[in-house]
Amino acid sequence: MYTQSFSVPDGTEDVKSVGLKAIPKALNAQDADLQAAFDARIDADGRIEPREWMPEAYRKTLVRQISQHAHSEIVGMLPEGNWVSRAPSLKRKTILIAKVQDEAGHGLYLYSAAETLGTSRDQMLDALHTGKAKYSSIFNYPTLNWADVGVVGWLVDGAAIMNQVPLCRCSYGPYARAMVRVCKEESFHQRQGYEALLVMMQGTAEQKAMVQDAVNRWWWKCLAMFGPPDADSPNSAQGMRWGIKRISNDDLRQKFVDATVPQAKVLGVTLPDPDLKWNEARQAHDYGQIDWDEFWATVNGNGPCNKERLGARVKAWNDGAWVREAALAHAQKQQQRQMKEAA
Ligand code: BYC
Repeated sequence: MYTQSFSVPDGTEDVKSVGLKAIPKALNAQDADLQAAFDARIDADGRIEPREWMPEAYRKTLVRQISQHAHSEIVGMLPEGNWVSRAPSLKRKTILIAKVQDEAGHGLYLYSAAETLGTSRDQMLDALHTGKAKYSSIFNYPTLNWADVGVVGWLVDGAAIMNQVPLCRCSYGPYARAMVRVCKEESFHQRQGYEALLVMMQGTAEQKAMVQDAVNRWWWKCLAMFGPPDADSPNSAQGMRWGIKRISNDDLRQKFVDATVPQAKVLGVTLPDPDLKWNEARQAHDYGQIDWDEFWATVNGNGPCNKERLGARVKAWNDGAWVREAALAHAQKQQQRQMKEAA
């Protein structure tokens, strides 16, 4: 039995008890049967589908993670979208437009997956716009030049794939299925970034220096993307027990470092970490200390671009109000016409 599943407050607790651990509620016989069936399905590595019974805390955890993921996709369009008008060639511009459009699509699949859990898109977007919801720390850093666009593809999308491939096996069906397509597209994103950098690294000394400088600025931020160390990750144990997360934050980070070191070698760049070295005993790379204070400052709204990113999303939402109203009015008109014709 997943007794921990009741340790997450379900939002109905007394206001005075906020911040305290919720006291497990006694289960009636019917709930206990449902819980047992849910636990058995999770233990057998089965999938949970939208209309099936699930513990409220499982539902809440999924809405939190999937909506944060969706927000990351649409906020993630901003740093790269900024470069569409300044891409160095028609080919690069076309690729970048396709990539940014893909991210919008990922946001839509993910909002749709989260909606199957009973939270509306408007509620999720309101949480983003009012600063209550999180989105990935990585999108609060600026893309200063074209090399940054390549490095975002190579490292940021590379880290995203590492984190997201295991989510294709998530226990919640709609999330897992959405992730299959997302990962296929992310894989193209990573390759286009790496290829753009390979071209720059065959260019002038100035171009090579631009790539190295971008790698220096993004490397540590990408390692922090995987989330706090396992020992400081409050959601990991329960997320893994429920089959939402399959691999821990630290294990994914390690896999990313190990996969990226040979890619950096082929590219001809140095990863900015004097402590980075192969550890024969662990059969993995050791690496240096991540600046967790900086990570938390960024997650809590004080990164270099947090205000700009949120401001851009709120403006897009407000500027788009007339489109939503017009689409709704059109749909209502059509419905009225159909009803008239049917009468
Ligand atoms: N940024 O207990 P933990 C992408 C929060 S890629 C901000 O370990 P969990 C893209 C965490 O939410 C990026 N916040 O949490 C790529 C939690 O706070 P709350 C998006 C972070 O959920 C290229 C607290 O720290 N990917 O989309 O077990 C182009 C404690 O953490 C971050 C996903 O969202 C962070 N980096 O694990 C375009 C993948 N890390 O919620 C787009 C799905 C942690 O308790 N998500 N926090 O207030 C996940 O896999 C997991 O949610 C995480 C965190 C690994 C991110």
